Amino acid sequence: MMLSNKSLKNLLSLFVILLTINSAAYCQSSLLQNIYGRNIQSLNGRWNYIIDPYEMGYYDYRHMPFDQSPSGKGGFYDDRKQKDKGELIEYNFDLSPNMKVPGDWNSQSQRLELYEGTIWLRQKFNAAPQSDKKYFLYFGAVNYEAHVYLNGKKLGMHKGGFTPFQFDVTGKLNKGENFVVVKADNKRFPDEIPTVNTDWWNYGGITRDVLLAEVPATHIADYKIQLAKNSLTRIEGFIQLEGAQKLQSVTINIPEAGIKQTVTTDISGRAAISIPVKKMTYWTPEAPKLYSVEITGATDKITDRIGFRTIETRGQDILLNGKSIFLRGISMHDENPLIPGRLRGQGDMRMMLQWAKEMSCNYVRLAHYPHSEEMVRLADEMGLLVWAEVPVYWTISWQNAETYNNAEKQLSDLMIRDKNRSSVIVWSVGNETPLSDPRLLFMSKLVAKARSLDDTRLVAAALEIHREGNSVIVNDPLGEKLDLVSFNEYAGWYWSNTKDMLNYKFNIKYDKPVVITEFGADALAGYHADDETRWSEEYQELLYKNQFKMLTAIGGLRGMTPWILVDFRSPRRQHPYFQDFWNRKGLISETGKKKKAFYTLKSFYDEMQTKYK
Ligand code: GCB
Repeated sequence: MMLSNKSLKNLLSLFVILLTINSAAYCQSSLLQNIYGRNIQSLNGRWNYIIDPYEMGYYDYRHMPFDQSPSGKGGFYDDRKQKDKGELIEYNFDLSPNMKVPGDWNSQSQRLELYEGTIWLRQKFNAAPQSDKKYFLYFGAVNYEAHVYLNGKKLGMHKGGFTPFQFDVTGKLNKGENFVVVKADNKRFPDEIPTVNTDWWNYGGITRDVLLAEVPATHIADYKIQLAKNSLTRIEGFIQLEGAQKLQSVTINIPEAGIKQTVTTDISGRAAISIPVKKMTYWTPEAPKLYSVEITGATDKITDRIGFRTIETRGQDILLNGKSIFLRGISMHDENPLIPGRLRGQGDMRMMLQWAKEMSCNYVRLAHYPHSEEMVRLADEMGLLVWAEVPVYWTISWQNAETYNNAEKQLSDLMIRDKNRSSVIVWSVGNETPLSDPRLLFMSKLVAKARSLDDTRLVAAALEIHREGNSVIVNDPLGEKLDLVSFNEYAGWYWSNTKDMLNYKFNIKYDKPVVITEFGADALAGYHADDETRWSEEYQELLYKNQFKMLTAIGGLRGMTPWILVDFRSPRRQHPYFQDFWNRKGLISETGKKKKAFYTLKSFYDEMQTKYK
């Protein structure tokens, strides 16, 4: 075949484009452990934004991405360059409105409430980069796809709405003024994680902190300092340095526990640690002791607050520091109902966790995706055990290799971020995924991945049940590979009612601790009726009471996280009077009013607390 000059040129451009696409996707650097322990400059605040439903800042009129075209010209991100050239520009960040970052856009402007698409956001900041330091631009989370540009140059792209990512910007910062532009796109696609169909609001934007971190050229990039698997007498983990001076002596100092040990990193900057523990106060929800841990190398030093505890299962028991516990939990979304929108800071987070504590909880399920690092650190501090989850939810493209890689990346990033948090005891690889062979393969690979990254915590998933006659059967083959029997069952709501739900019996195949991940009923706060009337507080209350009767008949019951702490926004919830885009299964309303069932669950938990003393 003869190729004309023109088609050769076209082919060549396509090749360049493909290369750029690939490198753009991978140019993030690996995550810094303990970003909040670093010398950081916050880029939070008011960011100017441009709504771009047709993505005209990204594609030219032939729908060719500007930043992937051979000339590399154009795009909103190139703000200044274009202005300098005096080209026609139909946008202007300075004159555009602004929104709070961190903060989803849906809650900040009426016209964005249901928006799914691209918004460009820009922030200006001053920097004083030093030549002997490294700099990272860090994002706590952007939902869903983020393209990031610094001073008009693309840094890269990240997919996944709930996990952190960062770019090495050493040598790319101006002394003085800089500007960062983010193209955030929250469109849903079938092959993504999560997929198109969920029961929560698809909040878009930069929903978590944006930070500029400064670290020494050779720095402590990562570390794990935790009790060894099932051992109360040994700390195990590693230290990982990045930079030119990889061979160093690094000291781990936990003054309050009388621990001081020095290790030497190898040519890859890594050192394993194994430290005997003599006397230590172990972390529990009742006494969430956190130790100050100092890691000091020749070029860098970092301090963290870490709790030490073990978690394991034995038969049908869950042992925390060797002692059998009952998980008095509640599920929650990363959403403040009072805004309503994503949690924007510590105040919001404390409010949520405090509500859980008021209900006598010792455990929370942070559903259905990774919540923020701050939230997990608060759980550490406030004494709440955590079930952490990735958005492998309902129907995923089980046979698409890219989809799997995406799920695995989100799981790994969550585990890397939170591996030093004593509150986290369960890694969940997904929720209500329907049985099939491709799904079993996908989920089993995720379980194996989780185990390869961490052998000190439990691995679980929220499974589905099926019913035969009056039997509620749990026999999902994935259960073989998990540490807990966890499933969602909506007796009394999606099947049966408050009257005949008690006729059902559970038939569970696995001899493992049973921790129910969901049950619940919708109730509109303030709507009172008899306990057979759906949507009433009384119906929800009776459903909870009957659930306790059903569930306590399960011999291996060791915990639960009913659905859910507070009413939450969902586009699936259409009833104009009772729902109006709210899932009403909360025990607390969107105005913070406690429903009757809040107190019902609290008294059940108070009883369980005395039982498991
Ligand atoms: C479920 C899902 C949860 C939903 C809930 C409901 O099983 O896991 O995300 O919100 O049911 O209210 O139907």
